[in-house]
Amino acid sequence: YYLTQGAEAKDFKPEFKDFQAVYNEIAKALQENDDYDDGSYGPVLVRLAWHASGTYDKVTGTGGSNGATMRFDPESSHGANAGLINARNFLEPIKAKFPWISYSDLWILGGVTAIQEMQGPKIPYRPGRLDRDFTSCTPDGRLPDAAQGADHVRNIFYRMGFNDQEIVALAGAHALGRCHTSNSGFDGPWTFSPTVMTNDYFKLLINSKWQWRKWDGPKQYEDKETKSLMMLPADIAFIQDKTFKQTVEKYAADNDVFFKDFSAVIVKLFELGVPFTEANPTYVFKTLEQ
Ligand code: HIF
Repeated sequence: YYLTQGAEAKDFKPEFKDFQAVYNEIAKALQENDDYDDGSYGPVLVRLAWHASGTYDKVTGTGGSNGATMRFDPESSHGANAGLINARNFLEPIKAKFPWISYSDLWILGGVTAIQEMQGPKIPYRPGRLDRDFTSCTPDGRLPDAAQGADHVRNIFYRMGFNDQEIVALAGAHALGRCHTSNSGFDGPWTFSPTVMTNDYFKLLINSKWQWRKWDGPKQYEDKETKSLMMLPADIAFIQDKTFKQTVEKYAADNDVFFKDFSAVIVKLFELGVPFTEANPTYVFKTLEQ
């Protein structure tokens, strides 16, 4: 299938070492470009990989990371995708250096690299995604609305095929990054270390007191003690809902359990709707440090 990725790809069959080389190049670019946001493009790369994948609809089999259709209008200008141009542009020089990799595989590899380099768990990776054109863009409204609660969050993630435990495990990714008024209207980070993968999101949900922030922006929560952290209404749903909350408590108590479940569920997210064949190998990449 690599033959469809352009003339450069002809007869080139990438192996583990080739994908590790792309990983290393992304990891180096993350280190070099440390003037972005909280000091890393890592969080916005994770958000790109998730928004590429999270359009999946299990009933119609449409959407998902196989296609990288967010390169095109109308998907690129969907409100939920505001700001992801930064992540897409960050990966362009990598694509230029390794023209044989599809954008779809590259965006997911970006997410995998970011998580591992931000001290997260190993995220097994399978290549094999094919780029598609604008006719495969998904309709607006498939990604979650941060202003809503548990029912909405369930509807969105059940559509992708996740259960309650998996939804909460995924949610731990909000340990990373922040909200930007210029993108979503919301403002602030969820944790004190937004460029390091931890179970702090769950600990803070449980242990901090959350109150409505008094400001002109959209309704969001702030922590009572420092007023420097934030939660979206959709985040607070994870402690308002009894079933969700039990899993939040489990992950707040044990980072190892969280990392194990998070790795499994993010692989599932990243592979939604991707037609792998038996010939597709699974790769586990070394971090730059290793
Ligand atoms: Fe996010 N998310 N997400 N998210 N998200 C934002 C930012 C990030 C939701 C809303 C938002 C997941 C689920 C949900 C990341 C990763 C994941 C922002 C802020 C909003 C509003 C965007 C901006 O202003 O720049 C909602 C409602 C979700 C359902 C509960 C996933 C589980 C947590 C699936 C997930 O992996 C990351 C990383 C960011 C930070 C991006 C950045 O630029 O720092």
